Amino acid sequence: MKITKAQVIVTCPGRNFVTLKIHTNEGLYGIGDATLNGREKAVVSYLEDYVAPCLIGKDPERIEDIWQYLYRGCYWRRGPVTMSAIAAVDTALWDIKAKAADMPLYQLLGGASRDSVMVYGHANGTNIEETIEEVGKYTDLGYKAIRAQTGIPGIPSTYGVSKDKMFYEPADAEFPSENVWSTEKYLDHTPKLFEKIRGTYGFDHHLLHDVHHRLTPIEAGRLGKSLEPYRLFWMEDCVAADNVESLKLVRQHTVTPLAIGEIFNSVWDCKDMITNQLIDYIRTTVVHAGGITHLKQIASLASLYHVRTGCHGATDLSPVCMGASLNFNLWVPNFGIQEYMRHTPETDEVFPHAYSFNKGALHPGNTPGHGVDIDEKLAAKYPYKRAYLPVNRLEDGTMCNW
Ligand code: CS2
Ligand code: MG
Repeated sequence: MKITKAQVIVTCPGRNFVTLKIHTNEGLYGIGDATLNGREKAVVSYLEDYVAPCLIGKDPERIEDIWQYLYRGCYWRRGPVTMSAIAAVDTALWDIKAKAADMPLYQLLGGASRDSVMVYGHANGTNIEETIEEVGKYTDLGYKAIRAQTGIPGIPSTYGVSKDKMFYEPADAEFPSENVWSTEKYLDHTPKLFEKIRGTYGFDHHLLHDVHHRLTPIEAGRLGKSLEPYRLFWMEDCVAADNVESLKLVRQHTVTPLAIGEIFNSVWDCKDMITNQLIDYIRTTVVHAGGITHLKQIASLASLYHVRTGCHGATDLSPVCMGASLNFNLWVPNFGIQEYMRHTPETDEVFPHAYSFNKGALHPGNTPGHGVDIDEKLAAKYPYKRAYLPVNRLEDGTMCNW
């Protein structure tokens, strides 16, 4: 088999998605997600200008070799743009291989290790009462795990709280919108949310929370400690993880489990955190961490240190990423949980998929490949629209992490 064409498709059915479609001389094709929220066109150029010409004529069955060729061969390794581009190629090649074998991808990876993949949904509200109500909606839908975020009195807008509850989309402006942040107000308010959720619904569901990189280690330690009575499944991105040593301080103060890694791109970003057992869940996923090939490597390393997977699954990761991730999750021995932010009906229509939701879990389906396709005619009806993620400032105007 030979690769004849590598085509990049950009579509915006409510939000931007970049998809790579690899064609072969045998009529089989595979697709991979290459979406990098707020920087989509950088990956488009990387793929069209540099990667696609090198793929023509290559044997698509040599997945590992092509991965190494793109990683080692470009000299400038790692980083979100490079690794999203490599991921897209890798995902498309696994799709082709599984189609050629007439198997769903999870079979090719080693078969199912579980019946389905537990997912968590996002309950959020502008105040605690609204979030409590939203948590109830998710329990009614059958979710076993729910992430809870709430607006904070005195702060006009914050991460994780959306106008459109089911389809949270933070990249919503042609120019970055500005949020305001107060750690003091956040630290006072957040434990009250979880106290009320547990008081209302008891302890039958897993609860999760995303701090979104905003605290210092000692503040994160304090938050984790104050949330211990409510037994969270995890506290996510409690500090910006550039400096791994920060997590030692957090660990000294709390046994609330920690999840990190949605913005990591390679096993090297994860290594010290995993081998020092500073986290409990690794958040890397297919599109931003080098595809199925590289995610397998990260998960294998994690398995040696009791770290489980918790793949990122926000709406800016396309259904193609979700399909690939679900096949991976059904197989991976040290599975933890999968994030599942639902896509809008427009997005689901552009990306017909075999995966389905039942009783708080997703199954990738049994279609050969990863089970997700793209309707190119429909995709063409939604042209690219520039959209930025917000930026964040302290109340005195100082820039801080969003
Ligand atoms: C996030 C995302 O889902 C999550 O846990 O942190 O919402 C993240 O903000 C977006 O993926 C950014 O593009
Ligand atoms: Mg997150």
